[in-house]
Order: sequence, then structure tokens, then C-alpha cells
Amino acid sequence: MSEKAAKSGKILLATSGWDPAIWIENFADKAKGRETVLPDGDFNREDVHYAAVWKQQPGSLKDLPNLKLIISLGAGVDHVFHDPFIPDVPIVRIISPDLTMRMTEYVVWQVLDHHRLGRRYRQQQSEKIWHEDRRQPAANEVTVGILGLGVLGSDAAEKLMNIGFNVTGWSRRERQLDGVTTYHGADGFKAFLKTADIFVSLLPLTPDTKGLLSMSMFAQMKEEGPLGAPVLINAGRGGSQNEADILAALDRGILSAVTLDVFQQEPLPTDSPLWTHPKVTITPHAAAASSASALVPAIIQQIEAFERGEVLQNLVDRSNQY
Ligand code: OXD
Repeated sequence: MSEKAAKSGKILLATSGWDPAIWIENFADKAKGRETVLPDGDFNREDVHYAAVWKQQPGSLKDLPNLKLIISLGAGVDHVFHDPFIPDVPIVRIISPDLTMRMTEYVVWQVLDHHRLGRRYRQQQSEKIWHEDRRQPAANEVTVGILGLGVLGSDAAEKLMNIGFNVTGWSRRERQLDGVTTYHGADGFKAFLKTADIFVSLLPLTPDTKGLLSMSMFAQMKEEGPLGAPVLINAGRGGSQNEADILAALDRGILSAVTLDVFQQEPLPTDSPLWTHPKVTITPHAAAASSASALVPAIIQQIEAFERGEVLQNLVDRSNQY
């Protein structure tokens, strides 16, 4: 290995479904001379010390003898584990104020849309119907229940409370958040499900959360609230939801409406009944886009800190896949 490579290992940018050009441009601009290469590029595999990945092609991280760190370009890391050939090096998630702000915007937007009857008014407009609906509960009559109280869930909770909503939250491990009634673990889940009118899932996909948003969960929610039956918003991962159960719960009035940003299969197949269901709002995994200009500086900082021997931030626990 050359001395230069030893001092400043290259970054392999391994993504699929994204145009890498904007990332390459940002790395070139902010990586202070450190070279970024693409999997199909012409480079010496020994020189690669870091891999920045989003849904990397399986096998693209193989045969990198000096790889030291894998950096997920998203908040989630399930996309990394799709690859059966991930080398045994630390994996870190990206947490950045930009990503957090984007997710909070999405959550607040969708909570308010359900709360302020957005879907109904859009429908009325399309039919030129003027119907003044006066049944509009105030935010402080409505409780939003957040599943997942990490950085994203905590920030969304705070902003929703600022608007006036009551907020409850559930997480795998115990968490305390000012102003939020929190529940945790399997024992707390049942009680949590009775608390909210709008549920927001920001859960990562792990073996524990797979298929969690299912009929057995919906059936334990309260039957009626200020908005009718509960609303579900999922901006976490599609693998956490059972789409057949969501449709059945909507049709049986167990859920009154849903917003889904993520799906069991993405892109959502054109023949999915979710597309045309009148109580479903769909966004195309767009809740919190990873912005190269915002995230690359944080990635470079993480690499530099790692090279100084500092502790890695946002380290993924492989056994839990998060
Ligand atoms: C992420 C995502 O993981 O956008 O950041 O899904």
C-alpha cells in the first residue's frame, strides 16, 4: 500500500437507485484531497479504507482488505444488511440535523393533514363541494403516539408538542422525554396502543420490528377518538408493516386513514390496491431525503475523528441490525 493511501484511505461510494454524481461532487469538494471511487471504477482495492453506502449491490464491499468502516448514507441500516457479503468491520448510521429536520417536517405535515381534514377538503374541492365541517378538534384534544424515540422520534415529539398536541411514545428500551408519556418494551406496547389518535412509526427495520404494524396491533388501539378511528403514519420502514392488514383495518374501520412513505416492496407495485384506496395517502419514500451537501461534511468529520482514534458515533449493533 502506498504511503499516501495509508494516510488517507479512499472512500468507496456504493449506492443503487441514486445518481452518485452529486455525492462524488460533494466528496471531491469536502473530503480534503481524499479520493472517492465507484465500485465499477478503476482503483486499487487495497487503497479503500471506507465505504459510504446506500443499498450497495451485494458483494460490492468484498475483497477490500483494508476496509475499516462502513457508513450508511441513510438513518436506517437495513439496506446495508441486504448484502450477505458485508465485511466484518464497524458500521455507522448517519444522524444529522438536516435529516432530522426533514423527517420532522414530514411528520408534522402529515399529522396536521389528518388533524385538519386535508384529504376530505381535497376531495371536496375535486367535486366542487362547499361543505363547512365544523367538527375540528383542537390540537390539545388529540394525542400523537410515536413509535421509535431515537433522535428522529424525539425531535418530532418536541415539535408536535410545540403545536399543542399531546404526545406519547414507545421504544424498545426505556426512554424519558420531557412532556412525553413514554412506554417501552413488549409490556409497555399494549398500554401505549390505547393512548393515541394518530400513530407515527419511525421504527427501523430489525428482526424485532418486522411486521409489527399488523392487525394484532391495530385491534388493540382505541376504537374512537376525536378523529374517529386511529390514523397510522409510517415513515420508518415498509418491512415493519403488513399491507394486507392495513387494508383490512381501513375497510373494517379499525383505522380511519393512513399515510405511508415506505412499503414492503419499493417501488410500490402498480397493481397494489394501496395506490387507489380512498383512505390512503402515499409518498414515495420521500420523508427525509439524504442530502449530499448536508451529509458529506458529517461523514468526513466521522472519518477524521476515527483516524484520530476517537470513539465512533452512531455505531450499529450488528446483533440487532440497528
Ligand atoms: C433513511 C431513509 O434511512 O431515508 O435515511 O430511509
